[in-house]
Amino acid sequence: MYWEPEKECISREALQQLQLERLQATLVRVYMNVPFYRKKFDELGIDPDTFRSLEDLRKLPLTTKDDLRLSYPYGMFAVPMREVVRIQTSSGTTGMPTVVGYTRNDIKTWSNLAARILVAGGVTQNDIVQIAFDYGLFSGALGFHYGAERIGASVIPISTVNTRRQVKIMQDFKTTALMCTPGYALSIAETIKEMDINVNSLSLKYGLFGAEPWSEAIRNELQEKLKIIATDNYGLSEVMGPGVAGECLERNGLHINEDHFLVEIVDPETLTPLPEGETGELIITTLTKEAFPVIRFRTRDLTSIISEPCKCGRTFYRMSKVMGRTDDMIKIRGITVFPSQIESVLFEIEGTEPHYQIIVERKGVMDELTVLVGVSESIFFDQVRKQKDFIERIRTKLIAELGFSVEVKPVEKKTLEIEHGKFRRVIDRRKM
Ligand code: DLL
Repeated sequence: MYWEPEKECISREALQQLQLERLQATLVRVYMNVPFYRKKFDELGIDPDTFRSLEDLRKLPLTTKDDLRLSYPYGMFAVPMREVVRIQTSSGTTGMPTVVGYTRNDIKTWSNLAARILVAGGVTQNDIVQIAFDYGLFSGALGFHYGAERIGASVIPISTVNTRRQVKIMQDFKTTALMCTPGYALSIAETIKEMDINVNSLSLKYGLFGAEPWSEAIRNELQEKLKIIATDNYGLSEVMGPGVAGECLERNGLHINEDHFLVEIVDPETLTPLPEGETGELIITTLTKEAFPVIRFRTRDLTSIISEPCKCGRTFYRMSKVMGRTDDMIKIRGITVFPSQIESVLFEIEGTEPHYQIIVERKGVMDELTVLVGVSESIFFDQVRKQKDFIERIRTKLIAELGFSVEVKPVEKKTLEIEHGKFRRVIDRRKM
């Protein structure tokens, strides 16, 4: 039931002592090895050697994704490249992703933490684990892969192939645990039905999902359709990948691996710390990372901390399901899209003013993205053919930029929804 009971059920007092020691070591390491942190600490007069209490954390500077981008690709690494054994990136379609590195020790830690969340989600060495996350620079697949091997489960590293083949392998190889994005799991469930396979004839027991927001309604649907226990798993490449937090079988919040990650919740506007239970932006400080430590990283994810004890016996605090982000980043079909990417395409096309709105909807099991483009009246009322060409041009460019199919609809500028005098960029109609 536990992977490392002595850690997962540690007393709060012992945990805080461990966190403080590890934080002190991390601060010294980043000060010595990462110019970005040294400069910031010097500016704020922070001497890592005099850091005495976890409360002092609040005096440390916040780190943003932009800070990481500015040091692309390796500027934030705290070890020489000869010690880096793996490179992954944060997800994102184009533009500059965040490049993260791992030492041999980091990979060991990562595997161990992934093993913890897998065990918490029901997986044992007797399981046959199908990993249907995308293998590659995305941290999802390899994170789960190493964790599953660490436990001694039998791993099927299938990645994201054609869904029918996915189902066929699941059937023939007698998969007992499935790992993928919840969106992809819905497609798999749909395909099982299309292929006229009786789900009871499959061996599936557990589904460990994550990497994008999903609601309790979708959990229920997946549990029902796939006859599994479905748990939620959270992580991000900048911090490690999957293994940061994961649900136990109680399915009531995600246990944070607090002996490796120090979390805070702040008001995203004022950046002041919020008390337990209140929803705000999650801030994470890594406590053991060697190659890519981050100090007070702004995740942009909105959640709250649950401190009440969990029935499972783990003492780590839980975070509530992440249901949104402070910026307008959209995760669709596992791909990250920023409104700014769409905006830049529109800018490039002559005649378009960057007035647009992105509608995300779930049609059947697929997420669809429609871009409403506000065009000036002259184009709107001009010949139909000209308008069609214009829309098609935008659509082609958007598909090239985003890497998946989108719909484009022209609307009169003034019909775009306005909120507090602003254009509302994203309307996410997926049932959450
Ligand atoms: O998505 C790591 C991961 C892979 C986690 C597989 C769990 C399972 P990135 O590609 O860097 O890393 O994307 C991180 O995805 O900041 C959240 O906005 C979102 N996200 C990740 N897990 C969840 C989740 C991986 N369970 C970004 N619920 C994060 C909601 C999630 N959003």
